[in-house]
Amino acid sequence: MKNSTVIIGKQEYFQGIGRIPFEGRESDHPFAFKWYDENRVVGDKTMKEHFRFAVAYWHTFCGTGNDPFGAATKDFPWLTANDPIERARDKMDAAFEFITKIGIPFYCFHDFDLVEEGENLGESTRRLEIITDYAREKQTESGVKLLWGTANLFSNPRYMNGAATNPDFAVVCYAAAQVKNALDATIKLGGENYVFWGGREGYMSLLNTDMKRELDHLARFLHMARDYARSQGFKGNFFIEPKPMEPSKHQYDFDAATCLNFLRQYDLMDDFKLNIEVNHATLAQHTFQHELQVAADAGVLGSMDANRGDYQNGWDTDQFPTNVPELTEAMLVFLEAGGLKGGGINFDAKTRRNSTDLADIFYAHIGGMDAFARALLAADAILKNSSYKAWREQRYASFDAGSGKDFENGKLSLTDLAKLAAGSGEPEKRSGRQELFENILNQYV
Ligand code: XLS
Ligand code: NI
Ligand code: NI
Repeated sequence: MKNSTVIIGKQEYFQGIGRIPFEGRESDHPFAFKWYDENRVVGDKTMKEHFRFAVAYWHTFCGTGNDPFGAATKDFPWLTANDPIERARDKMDAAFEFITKIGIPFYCFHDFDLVEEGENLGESTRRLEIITDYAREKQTESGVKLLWGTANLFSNPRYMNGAATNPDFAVVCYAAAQVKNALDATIKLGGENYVFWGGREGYMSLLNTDMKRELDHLARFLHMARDYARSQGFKGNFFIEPKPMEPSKHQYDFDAATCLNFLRQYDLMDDFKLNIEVNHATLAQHTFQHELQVAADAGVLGSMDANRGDYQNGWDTDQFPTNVPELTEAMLVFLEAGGLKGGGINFDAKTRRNSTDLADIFYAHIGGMDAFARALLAADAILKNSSYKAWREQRYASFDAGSGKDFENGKLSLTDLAKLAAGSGEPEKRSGRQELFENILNQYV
């Protein structure tokens, strides 16, 4: 991206805030990075290249703070025009102003984040064509790119029983029309990836659900979407975004392992990878790093949605990431996996309902980017300078040679192992040294 180019539309929304500079940890300037220095090289890449940060259009420019207990709290000045197209253009002006001021190279959207859904399919399609023309201009002007697009198949009441897994074929067709348009929009804007998050692809009660049939339909739908996109020249990745629940009681893309089983069963591993979200991992009773590791070990660590939950309650609070020790554990997996396959780090996070200043949007992203930068530096130092890997490898040393090696290579039988056990007696106790590993992590954060 043209780093110094700040893009302002017909009106400046974030007045008094310019391009956010890197000033280092001694700075007390609230509109400056303390750790994220996009040009700093860590290993073989700059920080900017490692992370490929993205801004989430839905939370940052559309989410006005309403919750089940109260109305919107945020008065976004870009949402005031009467005409939906004008509102969408204003919102896009605000978005590109923010994205270029913060210096983030990518953005992500759902179809109806860009422009509100019309009264019928034809009108929605027309609106999307108009706003994606405008997005293309904005992208060219700024150098900002589209990390991924997706379709919102969960907000409209028609999807209350699911989209691709809806028991009514008419709804499945409607979802297909929407995905086709969202794929067209993504391709038109040079999107590098396309995401499927199955918010209502699941059930509220198994009593009224034919699970096998719904999963077959989901797989059929994904094959069709893949085939269509490829026929239109799309070369990027498709990502499934695991989440166990919310809004459905049970979502079919429960966690990384469940998604892998689905992708393998339905022959989708060549085109689909995973987009792992922190707060979805914790909702599934996993850690973020666990989900990353499962994806990485299967070669499908595609992208990340960055946020965090709340330690005292159990829903998708989508707060901005701040916990450096936890992120350092995640960055260890990230670095050892060799980074992400095609994706980036999308801030699928929202400022709190009572964070009502436009400046809060800057504080939130600065904080999230600094937290990741600090964690990356710590993880890189742990891998390069500490005995972390050596200690871990040492735990498995008995498999490096001799009978252990033969076992790994499939040369021994169960009887062979039993004979070895009989010959050597009770094994010595070997400590797992968990506290030592935790100390190494703390030494470097
Ligand atoms: C919701 C999901 C959603 C996806 C995109 O929990 O995180 O925002 O990332 O549909
Ligand atoms: Ni989420
Ligand atoms: Ni997400």
